[in-house]
Amino acid sequence: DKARFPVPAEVKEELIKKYPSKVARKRTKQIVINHPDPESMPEIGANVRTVPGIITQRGCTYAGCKGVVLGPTRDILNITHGPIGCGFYSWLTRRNQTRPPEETDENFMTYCFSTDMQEDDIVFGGEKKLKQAVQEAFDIFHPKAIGIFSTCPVGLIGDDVHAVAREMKEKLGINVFGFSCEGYKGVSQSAGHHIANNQLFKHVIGNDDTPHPEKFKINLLGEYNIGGDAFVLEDLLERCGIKLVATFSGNSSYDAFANSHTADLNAIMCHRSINYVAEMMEEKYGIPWIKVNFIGAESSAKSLRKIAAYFEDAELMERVEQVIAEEMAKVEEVRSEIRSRCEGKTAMLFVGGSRAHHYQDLFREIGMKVVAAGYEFAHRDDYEGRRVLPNIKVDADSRNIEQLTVEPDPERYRPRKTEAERQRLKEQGFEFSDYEGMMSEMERESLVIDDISHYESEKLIEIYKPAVFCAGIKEKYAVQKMGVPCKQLHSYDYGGPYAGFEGAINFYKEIDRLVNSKIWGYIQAPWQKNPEITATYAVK
Ligand code: CFN
Ligand code: HCA
Repeated sequence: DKARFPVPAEVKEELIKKYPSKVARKRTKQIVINHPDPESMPEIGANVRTVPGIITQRGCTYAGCKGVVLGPTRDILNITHGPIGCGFYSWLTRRNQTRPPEETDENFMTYCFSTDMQEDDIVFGGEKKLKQAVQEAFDIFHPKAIGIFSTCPVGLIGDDVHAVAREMKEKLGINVFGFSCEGYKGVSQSAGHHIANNQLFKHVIGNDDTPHPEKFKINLLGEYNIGGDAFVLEDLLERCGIKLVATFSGNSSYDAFANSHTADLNAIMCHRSINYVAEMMEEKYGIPWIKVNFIGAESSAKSLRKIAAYFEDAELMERVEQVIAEEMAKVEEVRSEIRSRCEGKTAMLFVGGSRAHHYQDLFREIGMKVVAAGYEFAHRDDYEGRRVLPNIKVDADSRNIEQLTVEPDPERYRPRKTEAERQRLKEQGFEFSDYEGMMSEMERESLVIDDISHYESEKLIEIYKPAVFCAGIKEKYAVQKMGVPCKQLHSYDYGGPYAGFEGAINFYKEIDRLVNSKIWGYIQAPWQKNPEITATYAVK
């Protein structure tokens, strides 16, 4: 069977051969055959505009700002300024969960607030209606903060959401801020992350200086509590004796954001969506950032050790080792059995801007092989694991989004480590600000495809017949109709949590159930298997 395993160069050829030559030229840069070592790693085209007419998996800037970054915060009242559909679509479909500490604490996530723009507002302007909406929300809910999110028509007609925000902030005496996150900006939801990060930094982070007495204080950046992932991590960190000041933005609150600059370290899960906050906090307050990955048991252990290593405290390291040992024993029990059933099977992952990379660890742990993977909207950094400066010629994100200039805050800048301490840690192999990407961890000759099209996915599935294809809701049923199970790595298909050790166990079980089910063999209906039956009816 090995001899018949597809040749990557031929597969690539097959994927682009039906495209018009101009489109093929574009797509060929975004489809690469992997070489994991930095010297021979190919450059990949990423964060570029999707060719119109191609069916992409991508979402919009509004989704990245309102849905992704701000969506999981329970007590900022988020108003969508625009058509009702934009508000409805971004209303909890992402399965970000929240758990207010007290029953009386505010939680607006169960509501969907929108100005429900109509034709009249498009013709005569929607600012009046927006002011009314902010006033009404204030009168009913008395929130601490209100966020206003722009959809496509807002930019087209020129409503000034920031002027409305300023006016209402003054009038109501609460924090009101707007986001110019019109859906059409940039090339994907990635632009929305950047806009969200900028505004959080300008309007919220640093508003509350209350210090915490704990010894080891961190923020978790880029963890959104999908399917309860953040709950697992909160528990893990607590057992290790690490104080979590704020999570951006799973199970989060306005006050935690406002106070997050009091932490000692920023640990980043999803670098793609929140790196801007990390960079700006380092610049202004002197907080360093490191990358962590709590997807996969091995990665979780590694990440806990990395956080402990930063603090250089023997007691903390010992506690972390104890927690890892307890958890690994539970993981091992399940993993070895499942591995025996999944070993050698193949997987493909085409998801977002970080999960297509992070989830590969889970598959590796049960012996499965990733033959192809790619992001929807990540940048070259996230693939190649090296800092790549934005290319303003092709990079629509950087043309549309303001780069904030951030200066050290003389009153509050506190370098968390001296230069000598940083140097010593580095010499021990500790990595600050590393860009660790997908390609160095994938096998040689595996396929890496950016912004994969629906057509290319179908071709890949036909050629490889993978045991599982990981994607989102738009792909799921098209894939399953081809007889291949599709695991959603966005919403987890009602499952999860998948983070941490507990999450790894859940994921192994889920994949075992999917790839070893006989049902996929029954996907052809009887009349497809026996076309003569149709023929008999046809002549009658
Ligand atoms: S939760 Fe995150 S982990 S934030 Fe980002 S890049 Fe999306 S919503 Mo869908 S699941 Fe996905 Fe990532 Fe970061 Fe989620 S892989 S596409 S914008 N994403
Ligand atoms: C988004 C959100 C999304 C969509 C998921 C999917 C999510 O991009 O607007 O396509 O299944 O995770 O909810 O990425």
